[in-house]
Amino acid sequence: AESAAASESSQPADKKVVLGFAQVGAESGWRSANTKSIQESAATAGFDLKFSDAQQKQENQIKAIRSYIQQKVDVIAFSPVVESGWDTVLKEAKEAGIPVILTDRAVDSEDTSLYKTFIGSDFVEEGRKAGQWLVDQYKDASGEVNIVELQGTTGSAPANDRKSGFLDVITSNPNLKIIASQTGDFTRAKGKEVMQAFLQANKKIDVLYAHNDDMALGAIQAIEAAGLKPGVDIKIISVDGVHDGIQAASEGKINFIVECNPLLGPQLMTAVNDVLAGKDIPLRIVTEEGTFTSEQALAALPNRQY
Ligand code: GYE
Repeated sequence: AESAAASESSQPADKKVVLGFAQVGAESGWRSANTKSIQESAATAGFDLKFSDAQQKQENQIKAIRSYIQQKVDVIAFSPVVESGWDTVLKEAKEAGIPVILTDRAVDSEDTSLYKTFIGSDFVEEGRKAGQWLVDQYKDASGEVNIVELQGTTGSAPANDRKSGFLDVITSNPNLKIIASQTGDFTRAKGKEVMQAFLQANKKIDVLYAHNDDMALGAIQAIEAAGLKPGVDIKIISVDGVHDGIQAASEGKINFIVECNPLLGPQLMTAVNDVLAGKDIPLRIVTEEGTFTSEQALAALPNRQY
């Protein structure tokens, strides 16, 4: 017998559910943990998983989705690299009668009948948490606090939302100033490169806000190479809470991390079964997450799974 998960669906007992998943890429520690979670939970659910890696390019993701439509998979799931430009391909899936589930990142399509649900974090809230830490940290500061920002992939939901949530909160203190902001594409290499340029162009940088741990880790290399102490000379805030980020926080090199949970696989497989069983599921499923100071990172490190 197949697993209980597969037999709950409307599929004939001897046919495995075929799930086509179009992943963003392999740009960060978060992404690797997310991919592993999806692959492992698909295996546990007894699904036949077709998996593709778009190397952070929307055109590759669209190609992958079209090939899943052609192969007549049972369900398509994907994590949209950017927010806009999905209506056409989503309509093609709808016309083919194949349900679509969004995971991790949102689309800006106005027609919400183009997908069944969106499972993932509240990125605006993550940006707000990052901003709130900074506001609290500098509540007594009288002079200007110069902030540089390393943005995620241009046009992606986490880059847009982490920026706007952060801005919302820090504007309450006019001393907090973003003096430079550029994309580091969520990678370590780009984070290092852009931080190098920030350091060359600006005399006084007090704070780095990186939209993910990997860019912060790349930036730390640039800061150290410039003879400065990360976490001391430049305060660092990032998002994710992957193992290497938590490690850097436990050493005091990152001061504050907002958690973003990559382990979306189990929720996705449950949603796939529910959709195939004809159940109504909520259009938005939000994942729960916390934050880490250096002390909390030190305590969490031994048990960090990803
Ligand atoms: O924060 C970053 C990854 O979409 C939430 O993508 C995800 C982001 C994550 O590359 O590390």
